[in-house]
Amino acid sequence: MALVGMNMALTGNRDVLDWIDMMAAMTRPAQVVWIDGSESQLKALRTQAVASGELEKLNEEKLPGCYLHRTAPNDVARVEDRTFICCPREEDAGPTNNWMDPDVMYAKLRKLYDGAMQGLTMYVIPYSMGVVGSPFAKYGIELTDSIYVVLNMSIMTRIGQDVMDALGNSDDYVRGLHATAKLDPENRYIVHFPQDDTIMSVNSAYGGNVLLGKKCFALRIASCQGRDEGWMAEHMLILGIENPKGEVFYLAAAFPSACGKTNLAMLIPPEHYKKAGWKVWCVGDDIAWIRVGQDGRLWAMNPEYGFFGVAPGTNVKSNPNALESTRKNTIFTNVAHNLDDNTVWWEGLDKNPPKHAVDWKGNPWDGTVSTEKGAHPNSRFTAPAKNCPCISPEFENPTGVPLSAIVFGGRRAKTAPLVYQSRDWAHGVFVGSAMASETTAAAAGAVGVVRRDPMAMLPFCGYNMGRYWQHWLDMGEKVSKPPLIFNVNWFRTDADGKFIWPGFGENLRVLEWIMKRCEHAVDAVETPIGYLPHPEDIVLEGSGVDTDTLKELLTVDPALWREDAAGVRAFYQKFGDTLPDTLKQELAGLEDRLQ
Ligand code: GTP
Ligand code: SPV
Ligand code: MN
Repeated sequence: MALVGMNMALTGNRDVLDWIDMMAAMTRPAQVVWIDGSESQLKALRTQAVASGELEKLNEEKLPGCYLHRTAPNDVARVEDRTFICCPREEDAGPTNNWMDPDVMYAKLRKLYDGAMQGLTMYVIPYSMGVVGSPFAKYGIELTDSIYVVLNMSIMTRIGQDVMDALGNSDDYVRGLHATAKLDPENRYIVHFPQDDTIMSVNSAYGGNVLLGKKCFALRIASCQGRDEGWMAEHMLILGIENPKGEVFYLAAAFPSACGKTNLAMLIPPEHYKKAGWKVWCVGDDIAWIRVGQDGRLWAMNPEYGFFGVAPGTNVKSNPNALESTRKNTIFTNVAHNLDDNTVWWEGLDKNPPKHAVDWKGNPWDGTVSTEKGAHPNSRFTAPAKNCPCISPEFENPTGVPLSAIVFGGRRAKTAPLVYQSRDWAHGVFVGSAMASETTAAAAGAVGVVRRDPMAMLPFCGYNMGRYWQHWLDMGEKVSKPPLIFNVNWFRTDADGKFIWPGFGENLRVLEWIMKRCEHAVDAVETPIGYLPHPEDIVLEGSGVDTDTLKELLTVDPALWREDAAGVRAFYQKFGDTLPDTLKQELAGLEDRLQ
C-alpha cells in the first residue's frame, strides 16, 4: 500500500489496526489520519476545509466558531429505499426493512469502495456513544474521507484518544466505513451488518447517511444489541420537567423525523408557568438508550453529544433554546447564506429574508422577491449539546434518568386527539405499534403522506419489527414500575388545514396533565382508545385556546378510528408469525370497544 502519510495510531489494538488496514487496502487513500480529539487538530481541519471551499467561515462576531456547508442538491436527506439490513436470514430483517444477503451485499460494496479514496485522506474517528468509560457507553470507529463528517462527529459524539484508551484491546466496537465516492444516487448505499457490528455508507455526504454514530449505530445496530442484551435503543427525546416544588419528572417521547422532538426537548414554559416556577431540562433530542434500573424503573440516557436539528421553523418564539444552541461552534448545512453580514437564514427564522444571499443550492438568492426557498426544508444545524441553555444537569450522568412516562406521537391531521393515555403497558406497546404519521422532508420521497411508523422506528429498527414489539412487551415485564404510556398529537388541523393547537411551549400544558396522571393526581375519561383528559384538567390560561377548541381537540371519532384499526390490521398482516399474540389481542380489544 502506498501511503504518503500517516500520523501515530492511537492504539495497539490488533483487531482495530487489522480492520483499518483492510479498509485502506480496499479504498486506497493517499494517507490515513487518526482523529485524536484535540482542538489543535480540529482547528487545522477547519482551516483546510475553508481553504478547499468545503466549509465557509461565518461572521466571527455574530456566530463565533460557526461554519456553513452545502451538500449536493441530490443528497439532502436520509435515503430509506437505499438503506439495508443485511443479516443472514431475510426473515430477521423483517417486512419493513430492505434486505440483501450479506455476502452478495459485501461483494457489491467492495466494487463501489474499490479505490474510492485514491488521492484522499482516510480519517479514523474513534467515538463513544455515551459517557466514555461508563458501563453503558458503546464505542465505534468511523473511517471517512470527509472533513465535514469528522467535524460533525466531533460535535455529535465524544471522540478521540480517550475512546481508544477505554476500548483497550477489545474487539467490541462498531466498524463504520464511509466513502463519499462520486455521490452517485444510483449507487448510494447505507448498509448495516448487525452480526458483524458493521456499517457501510457510500455515495452520500449527508447527515444521517454518513454520521454513522447516529441513526446507523445508535438506532439500527444498537436496537439489535439491545434485543440481545436486554435494553432498548429508541428514537426518543428525553426531558425533565421541574415543577414549582423543585421535583423533576422525566419522560421520553418518540415522534417521527421532523415531528417535533428537538422542539419539545427544549421547550420554554408559557409565561404563566414560568412565573409559577416551572422549568424544562433537555437530556436529549433524538435518541434514548433505555435500561432496567435496580429500582424497578426504566432509565434513559442520551448517547449523543450534540444536536443535528432541523433549521427551518426554528426561531426566537418557537424554540429560543435551540436557536441559542446554534449561536457558536455550530455547523449549518444547506441553509441560506446572508452575504450582507455573513450569517445564515432559513424559512421561519424571522420575517426579514436577506436580499443579498446564496440559497442552499449555491445560487444567488434575493429573499425579498424569490419564490424559491432559501434553505432546504431538511437543512440542519449541528450544535454542541452543552450550548443549550436548558441542558439538564443529568446530561452527563452515564446511567441517565428514571422515566415516569413514555410518549408517542406523530402528525395526524384528524384521527388522534391532543393526548390520551394507554390502558396499561401492553396496550401502550400496541399504541406505539399502531403509530402513523405524515411523512416529512427528513427522508427523500413524498411529503405529507400518512404511513405507519411504529414507535417512530420504521426507518431505524435493525431487525424484524414483530420481534421488536415482543422485546417491548418483555421489557415491561422486567420492571416493577414501568412508565405510563401516552400518545400526543400537536398537528390536528381545522377545515382550512390550519393547526388548531398552538404547540411548541404550550405543549407543556399537556405534559403537565401527563405528569399529574403519573402522580395519580387527576382522573380521566375512559374511552375506547384509552384515557382522555377532562377538558378542565388542562390549564388553558394564557394559551389563546378556548374550552370549545380544547373539547374539539379531544374528540375521538369512532368512524375514523374504525378505519384506523383496519389500517393497523392490514399492516399487522405483513408480520405473520412474528406478530406477538398480545398485540393481536390488543387490536381485537380496540375493535370491540369501537363497535
Ligand atoms: P428530527 O431531527 O428529524 O428527528 O426531527 P424532530 O422530531 O426533532 O423535529 P423538530 O423538533 O426539529 O421539528 C420539526 C418541525 O416540526 C419544525 O418545522 C417545527 O417547527 C415543527 N414543530 C415542532 N413542534 C411543533 C408543534 O408543537 N406544533 C407545530 N405545529 N409544529 C411543530
Ligand atoms: C432524522 O431524520 O430523524 C434525523 C436526521 O434526526 S438524520 O440524522 O439525518 O437521520
Ligand atoms: Mn431524528
